[in-house]
Amino acid sequence: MGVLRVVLGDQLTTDISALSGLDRACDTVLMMEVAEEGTYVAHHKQKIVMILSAMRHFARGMRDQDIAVDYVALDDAGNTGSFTGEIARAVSRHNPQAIVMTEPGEWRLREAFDGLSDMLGLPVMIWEDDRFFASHGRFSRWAKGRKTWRMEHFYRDMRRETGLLMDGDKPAGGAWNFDSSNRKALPKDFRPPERRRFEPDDVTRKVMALVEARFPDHFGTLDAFGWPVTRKQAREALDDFIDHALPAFGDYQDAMKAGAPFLHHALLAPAIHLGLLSPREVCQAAQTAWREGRAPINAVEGFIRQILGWREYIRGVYWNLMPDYAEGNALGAEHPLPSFYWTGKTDMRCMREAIESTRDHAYSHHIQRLMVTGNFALLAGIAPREIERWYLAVYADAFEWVELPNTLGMTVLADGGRIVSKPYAASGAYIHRMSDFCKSCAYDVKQKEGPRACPFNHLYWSFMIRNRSELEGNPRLAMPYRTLDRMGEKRQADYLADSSAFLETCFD
Ligand code: FAD
Ligand code: DLZ
Ligand code: SF4
Repeated sequence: MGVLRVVLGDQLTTDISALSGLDRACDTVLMMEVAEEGTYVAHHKQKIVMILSAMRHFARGMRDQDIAVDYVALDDAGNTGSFTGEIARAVSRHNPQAIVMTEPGEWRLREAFDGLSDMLGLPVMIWEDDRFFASHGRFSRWAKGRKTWRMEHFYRDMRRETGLLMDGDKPAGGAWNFDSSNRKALPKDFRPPERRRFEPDDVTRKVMALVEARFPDHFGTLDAFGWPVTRKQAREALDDFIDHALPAFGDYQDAMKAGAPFLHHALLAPAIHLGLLSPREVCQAAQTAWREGRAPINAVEGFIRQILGWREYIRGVYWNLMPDYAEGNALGAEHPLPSFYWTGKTDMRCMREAIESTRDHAYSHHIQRLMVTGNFALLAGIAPREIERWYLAVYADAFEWVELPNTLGMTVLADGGRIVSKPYAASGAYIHRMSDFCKSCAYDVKQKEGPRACPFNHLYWSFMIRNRSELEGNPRLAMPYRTLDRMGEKRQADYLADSSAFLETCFD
């Protein structure tokens, strides 16, 4: 009678706390493919393939190290389709003295697992996930008593505590943040760097067939699948990023280009979340590239801030504010999600580009998520839960702990501005400045009114008008409200009329 050690699909590292103290002689590791995890939102096919294939490779690697693995495959006879059902079946197979697991990354599962011990009549130990720089306790101590939470403040504490990009007690390179250098548009003759992608092997191909058979109606295509599914591949992806994309990551972090979905972004979020890479080794690899003169400080600081700052901050927000956080709707946004989020059938070139890369790669980069699909949802008043479920379904890197605060807090301000200092709302001019989309769009980015006007233009102003009472107290919005006041009532009424007419075409 050993211990049953549960390893979930995003806990694929032998350093995971659930495996700490593992006794090869008598313990069993339980891994489960379950239908419920594929369907509680209808995940993109590539995301399901990536997770199941990475789980199968990880299980194989453990068996090679003489660890007993009880692996439940999706199509195994008797698979109940849920984690709790499969843990209960495994208990009857192994009769363990206790169950040990690492806390799951999602609130709904944490709640379900908290009830396991009573359900099974067994001790169930749920250990903290220590793959993060900041423990739950550390973030709570930072957050306690602060009226406003800002990533930048938390990030500086993390820099000091980890020593990353520090020279003694001073920030390396002479500043904490180099963002002002990181907003360049791409040059006209720009060619995106080639990126390392991974051909599906036999294991992945088998999972692809399974996913096509079991989840045929889910969003997304599998043809361009190229995600790393093993630790070895993830290391190669990291090296490729450091060598070929990191040097210009900072300069072009906010840029967008038609037909170039990846640009200089890392494409590493899925591998980090799954456990194939540790956030620490990723940050250290970037830091080493700077110290050895292989990448400039604006790129390396900008990149490390995303992981040490944003990723950790967002996780702290999630675990501190759930479950109420998920219900926020501070701006009273009630529109349904337009069907073109699933089909890409829209005349807005920028939206089409982001949605098509999402369909083909289960990926679009941060600025497309925030300033195109997210900006649209914010300006159009899409109900927060509808857009949040979309983001959770469609990206390979989407796990609720990271997706939900990014969507509800950073993007559609459903929390009333608790975690960012101003809404990321922008008119077409921003997209025009940062991309080459507008020149091949059915709409005219320079027109502010009328049926051919870029929808982001009138949507932006009607958003500012509609939400005036919630937003005008924000000092960072003082300038647009002054502009609005100078416009006069007729112009404001025209914006409201244009945006209503446009929105009527968006909902079937
Ligand atoms: P890069 O742009 O190269 O960034 C490097 C790394 O920094 C990423 O791999 C990631 O680990 C981390 N990172 C960057 N930005 C953030 C952020 N805002 N929050 C947390 N980590 C960050 N990220 C997810 O991992 N999962 C999600 O479900 C998710 N949903 C999002 C939803 C919306 C509406 C928005 C605006 C952003 C979302 N993000 C999410 C954040 C960000 O867009 C992705 O982390 C990033 O696009 C992943 O691609 P990459 O690995 O190429 O990252
Ligand atoms: C997203 C997902 C999917 C599609 N399938 C599985 C699965 O079959 N087995 C599994 O262990 N995990 C899966 N996951 C990830 C989970 O939904 C969930 O996000 C994490 O396990 C939380 O830590
Ligand atoms: Fe997007 Fe407007 Fe530019 Fe068209 S004109 S691509 S809708 S920003």
